[in-house]
Amino acid sequence: MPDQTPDQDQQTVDQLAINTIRFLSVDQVEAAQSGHPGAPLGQAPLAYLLWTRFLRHNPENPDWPNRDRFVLSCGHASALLYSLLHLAGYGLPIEELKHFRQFGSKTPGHPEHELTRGVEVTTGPLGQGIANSIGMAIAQCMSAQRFNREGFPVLDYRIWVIMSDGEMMEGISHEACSLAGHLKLSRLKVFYDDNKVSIDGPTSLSFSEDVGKRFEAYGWRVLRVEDGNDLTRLNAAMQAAEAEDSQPTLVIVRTIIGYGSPHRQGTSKSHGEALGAEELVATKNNLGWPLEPTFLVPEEAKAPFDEARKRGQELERKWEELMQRYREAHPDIAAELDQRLSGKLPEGWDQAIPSFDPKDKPIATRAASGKVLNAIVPRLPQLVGGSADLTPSNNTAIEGRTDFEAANSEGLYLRFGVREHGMGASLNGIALSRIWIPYGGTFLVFSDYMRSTVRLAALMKLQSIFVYTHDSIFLGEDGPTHQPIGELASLRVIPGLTVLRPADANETAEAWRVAVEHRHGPIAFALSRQNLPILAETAEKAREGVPRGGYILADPSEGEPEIILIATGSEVWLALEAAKQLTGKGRRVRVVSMPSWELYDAQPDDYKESVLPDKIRKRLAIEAAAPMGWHKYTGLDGDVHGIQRFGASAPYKQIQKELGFLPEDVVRHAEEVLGK
Ligand SMILES: Cc1ncc(C[n+]2csc(CCOP(=O)(O)OP(=O)(O)O)c2C)c(N)n1
Repeated sequence: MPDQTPDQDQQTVDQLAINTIRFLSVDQVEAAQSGHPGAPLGQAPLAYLLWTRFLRHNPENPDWPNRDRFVLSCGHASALLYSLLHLAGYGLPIEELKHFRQFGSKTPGHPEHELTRGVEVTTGPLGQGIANSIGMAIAQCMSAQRFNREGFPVLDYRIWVIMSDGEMMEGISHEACSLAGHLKLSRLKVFYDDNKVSIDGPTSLSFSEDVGKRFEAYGWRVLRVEDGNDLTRLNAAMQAAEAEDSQPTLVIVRTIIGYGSPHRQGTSKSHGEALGAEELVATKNNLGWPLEPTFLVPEEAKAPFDEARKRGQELERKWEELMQRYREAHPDIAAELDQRLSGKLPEGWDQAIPSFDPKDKPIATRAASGKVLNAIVPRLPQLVGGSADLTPSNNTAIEGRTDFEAANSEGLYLRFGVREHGMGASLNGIALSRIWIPYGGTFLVFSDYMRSTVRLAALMKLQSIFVYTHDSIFLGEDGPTHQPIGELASLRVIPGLTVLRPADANETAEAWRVAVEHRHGPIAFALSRQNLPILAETAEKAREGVPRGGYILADPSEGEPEIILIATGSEVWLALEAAKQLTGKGRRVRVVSMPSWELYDAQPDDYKESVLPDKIRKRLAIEAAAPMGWHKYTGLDGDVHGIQRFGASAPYKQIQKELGFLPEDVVRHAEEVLGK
């Protein structure tokens, strides 16, 4: 964009278009009698300018791989985004705006990725969007490094973000923006809607730091626009942000929440409720807007969006030409890019998945996971990840890969630092690229620190792989602060998240196969710190059994089982040991390994009936964690061998003894069930 002083006509069209965005937004909120008018009223000029002059997108094709990404991080301002999508030509009809926040509409309370064309990411929990953007920028950088060639900048996009005060307060923005500065993610262009108001009132009630200094300290370039209605200044800041190529940019834009509303602007009253009939009239009068019809889009206001759309089409057309030439000049790498964009995995990606010999010595599933990961990555280079500063514990490193750093964008190992929440959101941002499959490690107990991101990965159906190790009290000496109890149950309640707790090395290998092939939804691994025997039974059966979530590992040599032991992870060998002892006492025992409830629940009824037959009612589930939820498999005649307390700091063998996880404890419990 050349620097220019807008002429009078243009100003009129600009103002008209900006007010169109404003009143389309407040009319939505008014129709729903619910929503947030304040932020759209204040942000409209900034959003307008960005969408019509800077954002390189083609509303005709929201999936164009080289489009700029727009993230409305403050998702509560969703009405603004819907107005923009409507005006820009994303095919969001005005009727949808009239059904804002209604059941089944494409205009839900907060923007939802894949529900509404053009919504890049689901936002609403404050701070998530900006943190996702860090992952999006990492993905852009890695993609550019891998796929761009001299004269062929095929993945060359920027990530533009609007974020709000509340997000500046949220811890996750501190984590993620600190990382972005460190990594010098220069494609990240963030506008901070500095309206100094949140729900409780002025932000001065609880927030007084100098945000600009904070971001400068992170290593960001910080620009300021003192008046969010000043298009000339906004334009200049956007130009500067667009051109910045050595660090991320934060533009602090001073806006007025609820701008134009005579009695509410500048106050929290305009934040989160409809203006109300009277104030809406006053606001429309104040900004010279007709009272009727509502949802008005004046013809002249369409022009800038139409121009932007044409520009976008042209941009994509040129890109297609570039891609044609790229395919000729660099057929191999172009084929890889096409393959990734197609969503298909490379042929034979899984050929190198290792199998483990039961004669080999016991190995922790976290260590097995590391071996599997290292084996599959050469054929699956899109698998990228790291750890929140627990690399040696999580076994997430890949031999031969270097670190992704500001000075080394070729690196494919991500050092997230001690930032679990930021890591989770970054993984989601990387997954959104659909070019990379991200994984990230930490201890299972700290899944609590990143729960919101796991939940959003599930809501967005993203292929984020969460590698949680140290999955039980048997991590030992670190003690109860580090020993998960309720975490497995709390992950299993997240709809759409697949939790996998493999029993040994072979189940771990199959768990990775499941994770990579599971393209639409996140995976959480729960992996052991302690060594576990490589089971003869899984060596044979895990390949078919793990994808089914639960399968029979052992059965009585004769006759029907009278009791079923169901176990996961490190408790599977325990169940097998207990079964041996019970068999020795003349009992007929089945052992079921159930690495994943979600996969098991998705099996057809006849399969489930074959594993847990209705008529065998004596059942004992064994898992070193909170028993909550297991009763759906054990029923009223069964029981759960779990833990209803916090753990203890001690060598893990002693913990097994003290907390009742020796084979004889399970035998005793099984006998109780049998005697019921
Ligand atoms: C993690 C999280 N906590 C709380 C909320 C509820 N909430 C929505 S908006 C908001 C205040 C936002 O103030 P600000 O970010 O300044 O937005 P503005 O008032 O400018 O619209 C809060 C607390 C939320 N959406 N997410």
